[in-house]
Amino acid sequence: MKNFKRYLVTAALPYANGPLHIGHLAGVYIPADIYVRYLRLKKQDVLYICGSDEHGVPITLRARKEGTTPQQVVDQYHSIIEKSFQEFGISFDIYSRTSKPVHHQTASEFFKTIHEKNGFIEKTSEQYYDSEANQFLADRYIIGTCPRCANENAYGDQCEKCGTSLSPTELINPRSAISGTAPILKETSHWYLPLDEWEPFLKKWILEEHKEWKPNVYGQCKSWLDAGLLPRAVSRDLDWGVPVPLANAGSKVLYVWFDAPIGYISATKELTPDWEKYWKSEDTRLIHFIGKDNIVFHCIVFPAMLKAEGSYILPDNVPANEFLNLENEKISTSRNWAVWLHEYLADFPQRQDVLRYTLTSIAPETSDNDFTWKNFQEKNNNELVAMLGNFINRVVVLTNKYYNGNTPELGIPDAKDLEVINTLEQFKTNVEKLIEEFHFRDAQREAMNIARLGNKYLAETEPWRIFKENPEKVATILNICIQITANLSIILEPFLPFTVEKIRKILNIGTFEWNAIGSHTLVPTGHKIDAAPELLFSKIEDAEIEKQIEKLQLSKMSNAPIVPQFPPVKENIAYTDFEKLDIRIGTILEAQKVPKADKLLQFLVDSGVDKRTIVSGLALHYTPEQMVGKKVTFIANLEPRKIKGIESHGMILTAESPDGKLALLAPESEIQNGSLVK
Ligand code: B3M
Ligand code: ZN
Repeated sequence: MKNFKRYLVTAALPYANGPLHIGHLAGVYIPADIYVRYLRLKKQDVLYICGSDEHGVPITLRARKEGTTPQQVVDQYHSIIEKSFQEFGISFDIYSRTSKPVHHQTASEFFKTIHEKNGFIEKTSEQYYDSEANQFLADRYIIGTCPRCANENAYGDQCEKCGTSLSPTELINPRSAISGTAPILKETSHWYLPLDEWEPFLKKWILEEHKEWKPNVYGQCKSWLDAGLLPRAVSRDLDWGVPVPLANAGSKVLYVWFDAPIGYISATKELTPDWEKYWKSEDTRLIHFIGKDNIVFHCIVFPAMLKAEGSYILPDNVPANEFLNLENEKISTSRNWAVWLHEYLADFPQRQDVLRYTLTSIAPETSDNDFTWKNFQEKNNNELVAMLGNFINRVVVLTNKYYNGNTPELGIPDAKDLEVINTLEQFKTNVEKLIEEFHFRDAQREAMNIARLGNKYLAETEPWRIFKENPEKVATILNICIQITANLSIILEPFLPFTVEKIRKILNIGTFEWNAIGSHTLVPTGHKIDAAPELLFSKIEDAEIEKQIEKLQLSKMSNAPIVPQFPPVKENIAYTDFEKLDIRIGTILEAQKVPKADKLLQFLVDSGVDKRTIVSGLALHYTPEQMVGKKVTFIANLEPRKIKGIESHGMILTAESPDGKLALLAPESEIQNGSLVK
């Protein structure tokens, strides 16, 4: 590999439309954090960049659903997300957001540069349009049946069930996410990035020059490239996003996947005036950490954008992960099948590292993997408590007991002691290699092997048994154990940052750099350690795990039937308002369809006091024959209204459920026509 002078590490910008769950951490942010913390320990020049992705249809859709504005949605979630990252020790150098002016400006300039170089094609095409909402239906605004797997709720850009990327016109029976109606096709013009023109370059750059990329990433790129690339629209007819910076652009905005990756650049700009050194020098190693659904955008589209713009470097690697499942099922935000970070922390306060540790140990590096609460408990109890915590605790207790907390002298180590001392260096080399190859699971396992080694050494030498007859030997053993603990405080830092801080406190030491790993003279003889340290980890009981499993069962139950969305209760009215209504019981004497109106039926109703005509929108639910003879409840004093030329004297009452079911309101027992409803 080339010798790089500095690193620029980015982690996918999460959409600011919901809180974070364990899948986010395991797939993207923890791996990137391990990598960056390692580089910092190696004294490398590195920036770790992230921020909220605040544009795009998922955000406008949520705002519409919640009856609020997109800005309010992103403000709310940006701070929730940022807080979770901080709480879990994700050590970004900056966590920015794409609604900031610096981003709008950077993205606009990026677009303008490509435009000035004639790097876009402008094309008019027919796109789906909701004529009730007066809006083009970009991306997730259009829903329909997936042509691949028949999922009835596939989006215009992707089917979440089978993972296929789609274009809106591929959907079967398309419908609008806004009004639910069938869309019409309408002409609109957009700017396209001609990916086909970049295809030869991309083929050479990825398929020939980056054969070292992870097989899942390389494979996905290869299949895209083999299938042949097409021009991609980079603008949308939406009112939320970065406006297309051209005079003739009307109300169009940049497509979210055009502006979002530029967010990495804007955030760097915001962080340091030196940003160009990171983005425009071939000496920088740019690495994007992402999830597998983002591969095409980071490996194909964004690099083509960067090339088209012309002044930026390209990523050297894109170590994308697969997905994390939860208890054998796909994590789903809408079904609340997730472990949310803020909820985890409420239930397991101060236990960030237990989750970090478990998630790294099951990171979906090569294939989808599964988080189970049982496994989480086992990792904590059998590895963190029984191995790491137990080792360090024994070292501290024994040092305090025999030496009053002063680090004893190494003395003269025998062959066994020397063997232990000499293997320490090997861990550094191994972990280093694994981290540099993005094998974080194995790297963590190897780092923990130092604790395993320490435990084994203690178990074999049994200092508590030989203290009386051979105190010098015990001094040697404990000195070595203290050095092992100091080594752990370095090598575990990328994985368990909260724990190593505690270990440093226990040993009363500062920080070392990565290259100190392997040394057996980190803690000098006579150095005083903490007399009564807190335990590093504690057991997680079955009851705590059962509580979590029950919580998941609950979300499963509440998801079984779709929970209907009822409109909120209307404003209060005075009783006198209600009294104005004249509601009565009547019987349908005659019924017929209203010509040229699909939904309407015309009735003759015996109201007890008269026989009157009422027109009602019941034709989709009842045939005229079904209606004759039925008792109904109706409003008798509604102002007469002409409907399709027929004068209607009242209104028949029905109850309607959110999914469109309809029922007539009839008296519960026989009662005369004309009876009043109060
Ligand atoms: N917000 C998509 C996602 O969360 C997206 C990543 C942008 S990275 C530039 O899957
Ligand atoms: Zn599908």
